[in-house]
Amino acid sequence: MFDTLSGRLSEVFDRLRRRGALSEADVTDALREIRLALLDADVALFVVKDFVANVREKAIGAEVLRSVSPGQMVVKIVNDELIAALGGKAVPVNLLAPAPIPILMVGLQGSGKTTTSGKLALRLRTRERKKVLLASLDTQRPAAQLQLEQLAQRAEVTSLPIIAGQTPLQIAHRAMDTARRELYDIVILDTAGRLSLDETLMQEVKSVQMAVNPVETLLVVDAMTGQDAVTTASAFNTALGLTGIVMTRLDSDARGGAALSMHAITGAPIKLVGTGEKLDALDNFDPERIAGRILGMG
Ligand SMILES: Nc1nc2c(ncn2[C@@H]2O[C@H](COP(=O)(O)OP(=O)(O)O)[C@@H](O)[C@H]2O)c(=O)[nH]1
Ligand SMILES: [Mg+2]
Repeated sequence: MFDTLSGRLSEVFDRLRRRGALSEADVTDALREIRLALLDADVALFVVKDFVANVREKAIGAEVLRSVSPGQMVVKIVNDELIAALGGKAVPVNLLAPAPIPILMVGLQGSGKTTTSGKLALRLRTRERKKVLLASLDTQRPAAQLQLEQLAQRAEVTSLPIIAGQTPLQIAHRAMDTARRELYDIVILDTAGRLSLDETLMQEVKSVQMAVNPVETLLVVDAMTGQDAVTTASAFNTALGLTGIVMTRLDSDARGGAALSMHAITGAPIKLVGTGEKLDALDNFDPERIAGRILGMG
């Protein structure tokens, strides 16, 4: 991911660095190219506008243009703005709450909710030594609950026994009751998605959210979906108030712009990223490291 964006930005920066002195016009030219590169990478238009305006304001100052290496200064300004757009600091999944901690996974069908639920369970068990219960609330597709059960086995965590005919809300209550009785630390609730945004889906998820009051409501979005990921995030955030975002398929050749738009659109941090189909292909999202990667400095 980010390869094309990264390539184009490094061309701009190479040119800037090669020049000794920089005029305002040089910076304006560079900013025009940066603007196009961001738009081509699917970054949302209003995010690009803010980004370019912020960089311009900081770069046009006399101290920058008259400094010893103005090109380098501009690169640093862009780097800092990228980090800010990506959310600033890395924010971990919140585990600072009384057990059992409910974590609600939401998103469209195929975005990677079930896979990410399994990955997160594995990580919490092995790295945080937590006792994790996985529960599938996906009553839409017959195979969905079995899929989570199999992932739970591979992650060596428990999954809530499947009872045919229960509604998502009933399953959620049963999961929390079980977790309290059997002293689980964390309950990951995997929900059903739809192919596109719809009101029934939102209401169903909303009722579960109100019933269990999750510490985390994590939206799982597919990085490959570009601008659509932004629309999805906006809708889910309006309906549910997201506490974090998981972007999947960072291992793909997605252009990556959605990652740069998410924070501005929702105010929620990207907390985790999926980097493959395997159960251990889950990483923390670190804005500094990602910015470094985009600028070819990582
Ligand atoms: N390459 C890649 N594939 C992923 C990633 N996350 C999920 N997948 C795949 O995406 C497909 C759909 O995932 P699933 O978890 O069933 O999506 P759900 O409908 O949201 O529950 C599966 O084939 C997963 O293996 C990821 O980070 N990278
Ligand atoms: Mg699923």
